[in-house]
Amino acid sequence: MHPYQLEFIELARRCDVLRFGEFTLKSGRISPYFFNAGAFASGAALAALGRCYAQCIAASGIAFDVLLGPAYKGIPLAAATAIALADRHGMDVPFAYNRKEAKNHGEGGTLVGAALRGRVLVIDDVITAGTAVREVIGMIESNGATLAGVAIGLDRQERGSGERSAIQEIEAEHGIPVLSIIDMSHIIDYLASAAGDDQADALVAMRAYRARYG
Ligand code: OMP
Repeated sequence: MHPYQLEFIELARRCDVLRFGEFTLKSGRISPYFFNAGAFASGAALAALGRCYAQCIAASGIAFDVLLGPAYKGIPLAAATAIALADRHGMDVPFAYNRKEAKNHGEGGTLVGAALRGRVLVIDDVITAGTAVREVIGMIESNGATLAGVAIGLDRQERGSGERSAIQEIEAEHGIPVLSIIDMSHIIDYLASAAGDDQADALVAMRAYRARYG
């Protein structure tokens, strides 16, 4: 695990973003953990979060022209990432986001910020079944731009409708990489190495869930 990946997990635990217990997912699956990016809710947490995304993107070497943060949770993530890319990596990249409801006065439309042109890197929190990210891909294509890739915080590594994970399906369908700061196996490694009694049950449940849906 890279230092920024461990930092990301520890930050998520401190902020209560990463929780263990019993959670019903959008897909209906009952999961022993949940990642709620909305709980990165302070200036310091967002700054640290942006640095983790920026390191993951810079390390990948992916080429792109504009960052897009999908409403709602992707917006602060993409903003924090854009700031960290400029501050830490000398990359001043255009940043855009969308509204869920079109505005019919003023400048109008659903897009805010930089023009959605060229190769677009989407920043989001989690991909499970890929429903949310597919909507965003449609929006990019209808604007005449192309998808460069998707960067997310957590890859849950769950099977979609077939044998492949939702992320593998998206990568194959669009010929793009999906970058993630961490995936489920990093959380399992973290629990195994931290292994206090209070986390032993979570570790067992995580392994069982991965055996069933991974
Ligand atoms: P998909 O649209 O199925 O890929 O699910 C992604 C969405 O699921 C996220 O944008 C969240 O709304 C939600 N989610 C989480 O935020 N964290 C999780 O750990 C799991 C989910 C989920 O419901 O699968």
